[in-house]
Amino acid sequence: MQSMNNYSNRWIQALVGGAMILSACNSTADKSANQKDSVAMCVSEGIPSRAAAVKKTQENLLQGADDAKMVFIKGGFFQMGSSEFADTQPIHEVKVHDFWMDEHEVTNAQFAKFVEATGYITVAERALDPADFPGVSRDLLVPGSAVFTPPKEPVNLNNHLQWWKYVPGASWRQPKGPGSNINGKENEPVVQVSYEDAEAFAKWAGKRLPTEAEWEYAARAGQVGKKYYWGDELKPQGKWVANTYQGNFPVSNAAEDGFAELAPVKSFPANAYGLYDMEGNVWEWCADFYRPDAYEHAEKDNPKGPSDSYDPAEPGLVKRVQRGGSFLCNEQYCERYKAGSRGKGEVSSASNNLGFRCVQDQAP
Ligand SMILES: [Ca+2]
Ligand SMILES: [Ca+2]
Repeated sequence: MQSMNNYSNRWIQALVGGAMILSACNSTADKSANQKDSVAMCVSEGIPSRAAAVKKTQENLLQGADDAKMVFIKGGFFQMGSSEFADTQPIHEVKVHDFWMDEHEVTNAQFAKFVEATGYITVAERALDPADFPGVSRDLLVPGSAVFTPPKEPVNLNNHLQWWKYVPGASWRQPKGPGSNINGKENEPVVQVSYEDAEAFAKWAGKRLPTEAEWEYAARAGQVGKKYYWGDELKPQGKWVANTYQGNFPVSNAAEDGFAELAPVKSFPANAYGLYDMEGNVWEWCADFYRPDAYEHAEKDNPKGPSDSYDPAEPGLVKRVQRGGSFLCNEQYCERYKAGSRGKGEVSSASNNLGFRCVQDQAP
């Protein structure tokens, strides 16, 4: 098992010119390189009738310390993967067991409740240990995180450091750094959370992070072979159905879908399973270690992913899978909101387009 305390790839590295990859938005230009490697909680007034309680179990329920509404996902078989990306092949049959899933991404209000109850301090808010950053000047070792900072002029899309900046003081409380805040944004997804932060929240809520097989099964919601999770058309009936990026990335965000950055959860239609924002809005952490060759060796029955991580682009770093893309994804730059696509992120890194949702094995 690789160390979870690997801070070597945080954005601080970028400050000193080190190359790094934070999230999984791979540009078209990067493709060739990639191909080389690869309830019943009684929420009603009083006790519900037996029939009502059973019905509720079939639909969705409030569960866990975070009071998130969860949807029951009946297990089954599905074709996991995509022929569009090197790390999503081979497409293979997978069986997923029954589970429950948050109907939406974890919100600022939910995360605030967790922090209030536990006093938890996120990775982005913690002091940086010089031992984790050999060769980096101590005055640069200040808590912070990555913030999308669009350049003024069009740029070559092969270097993401042109639009990602390490911003001292950026955290879930002030996602874009000092001066920003989450006031009035209670229903927006929490961002600037690392894998460790997401896992701590899940544990507190009595839940866990989804496996990527569970995530993809839930996102496909019974559809087979579709280009996007919602279907084959980018804009069904002329409407944007997820919070992605329109315009000339990264310099001019047309926000045709109504949102230049984060959208409150449930701003777009749910999928057939009643899940919102499975594609777009924020990337979502999954439990699996990332490896580009994971599907070549995948188990078929409720797979939990490989036993270690390996990313040829940054060997030695511990990465976990992220799914669904974000408000920064479009066909021009990051296509990884398409059905079956995979993302990846170093476990101590966070950004203002990265969040999560939780799952649970059984109704309590
Ligand atoms: Ca948008
Ligand atoms: Ca999402």
